[in-house]
Amino acid sequence: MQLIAAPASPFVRKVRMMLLETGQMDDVEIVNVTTSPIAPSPEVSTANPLSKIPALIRSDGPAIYDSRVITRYLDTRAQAGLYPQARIWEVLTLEATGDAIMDAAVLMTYEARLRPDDKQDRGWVDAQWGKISGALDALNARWISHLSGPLDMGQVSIACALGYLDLRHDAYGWRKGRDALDDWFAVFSERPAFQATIPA
Ligand SMILES: N[C@@H](CCC(=O)N[C@@H](CS)C(=O)NCC(=O)O)C(=O)O
Repeated sequence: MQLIAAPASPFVRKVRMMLLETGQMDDVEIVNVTTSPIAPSPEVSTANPLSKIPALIRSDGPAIYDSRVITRYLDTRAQAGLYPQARIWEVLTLEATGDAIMDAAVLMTYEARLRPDDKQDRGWVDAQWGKISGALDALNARWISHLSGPLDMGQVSIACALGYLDLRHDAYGWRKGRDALDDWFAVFSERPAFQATIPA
């Protein structure tokens, strides 16, 4: 299989962590591309009509895309149990929350990098941060107990989202007033699979 990827993508990081945590990394060749909404890479567009990474090219079926679909596929393939049935709705909600933080944070990055200075919309960027901030508050106050216990894809998604905030939006200081989430992330970050996927 081939994973169409880019080192800094938090969505790709979810998949790479899943591959490492479940012993499937040797089954996948990582194909790094440079892509963006205004200059999509041909490799990405061929594998995913939406021109987004990650996409997983399989030998026994069509390419699949969207990180949540790929991680679910890999979990089933390895019978890994990162989507435990007993906690499935909490795990899926946490994964969706991590993915939504990433969506908003990636859009903020694109706004700053791809739009000309005189066309950048401060109010729109602030609104994206508002979504992230609300999600972080909810994780810190209401969801923190669901982040403990055996590894699951909810935890992986939240950690990849926080790692991306550190990478691209450190200036917002997401840790301030969110001690429980900060403490959880400090411990989770020590996982070898998280360390091994830090963007170069
Ligand atoms: N929902 C998708 C989001 C993937 C995504 O937004 N990837 C970004 C890179 S971090 C991308 O490929 N953006 C290109 C674009 O939006 O055209 C997933 O979970 O895989």
